Amino acid sequence: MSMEQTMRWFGPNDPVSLWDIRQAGCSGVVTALHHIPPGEIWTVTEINRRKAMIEAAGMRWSVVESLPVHEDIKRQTGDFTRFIENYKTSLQNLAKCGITVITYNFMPVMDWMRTDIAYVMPDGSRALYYERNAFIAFDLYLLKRPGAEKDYTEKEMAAARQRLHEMSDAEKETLFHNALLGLPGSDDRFTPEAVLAALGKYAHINAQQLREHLFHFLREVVPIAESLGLSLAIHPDDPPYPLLGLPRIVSTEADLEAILRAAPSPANGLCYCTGSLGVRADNDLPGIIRRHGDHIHFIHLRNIRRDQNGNFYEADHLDGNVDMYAVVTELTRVMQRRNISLPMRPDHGHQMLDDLQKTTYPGYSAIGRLKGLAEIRGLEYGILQQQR
Ligand code: DNO
Repeated sequence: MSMEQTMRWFGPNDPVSLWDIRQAGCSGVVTALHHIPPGEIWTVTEINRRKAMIEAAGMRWSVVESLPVHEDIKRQTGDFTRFIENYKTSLQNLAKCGITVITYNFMPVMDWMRTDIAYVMPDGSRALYYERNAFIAFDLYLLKRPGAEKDYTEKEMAAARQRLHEMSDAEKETLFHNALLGLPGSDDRFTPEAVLAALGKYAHINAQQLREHLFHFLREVVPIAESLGLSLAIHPDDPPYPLLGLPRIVSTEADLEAILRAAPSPANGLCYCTGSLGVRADNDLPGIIRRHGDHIHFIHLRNIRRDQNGNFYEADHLDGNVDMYAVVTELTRVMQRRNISLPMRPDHGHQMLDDLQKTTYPGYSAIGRLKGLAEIRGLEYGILQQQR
């Protein structure tokens, strides 16, 4: 039993085409209806339209990533009850179209954070990078978030000041832009005021409250998902710790356990992302698979290399701190035990070769992902041969 090989596709405007994905060796596609605003219903017509495009290229729509959770649900404000009802309707519609794995996240305001999206590797390819000093400089001196000083030590602030001092105006501008790429709709340039307003809406929500809001959401949607035969897969926080004063509650194994306990059901599951969880040295990645493998519905395989100072970059898929051999070995055991093939996508990849001349979604150029997928495919093949 091997993993189902998939890639993420951002829809018809993605410079990487469905045929590119097919030629990379994928049988499945991971996508979302990005044109439908968060909170609104995904209709059967719209789902089927997207599904037909994928099938016309000889693949299947394996996983939804993401069916977004509206910010009102995360805060339990405004129209959140209607948005939860809409979410259930979208789940019903997906089930009608035969799409059964649904990924989502519960990160307030922003989905991911990097300070550099073109970090030059020794071979000239480009990677995504999180540099802590640059991030702190962004928070304190570019965004100027009120109260941010409380989150850092004097030493950290001094290092961030020094880092800022060394930057040109163009570099500051790029840092500001990069730091906001994880915001939804972030093709637009955000003003500091708009970002501060979005953050301010969480000023009174701590981790415990956010957790309660997630558990409420789960108790509402999991029973429906279960009755429809769907699998929900929550994506971990990226990076897995609080940022910009926002609570984060999907960062550790204990967090994952609390989520699974909150609404026990086969439908309440995980998107196992090695790149997100792997940024914390205290996350035991193979152990999480051994202990919670029954709840893994979707797999993101990506590597990171972290250092002592809280920085990390996205390393080659078989390089870095994630022991990919151990991870894939455990995953093959889970699939054998459960007698299923789990969908997997190579998460991100370096921008390299011809892609250096192209503009693609950060982390989602074709060739780097193809390379990552090919390496993982070979790794899995070797492991399966050994087990014969
Ligand atoms: C980043 C992705 C995330 C992920 C969402 C899932 O590259 O892994 O944006 O899609 O967090 O909801």
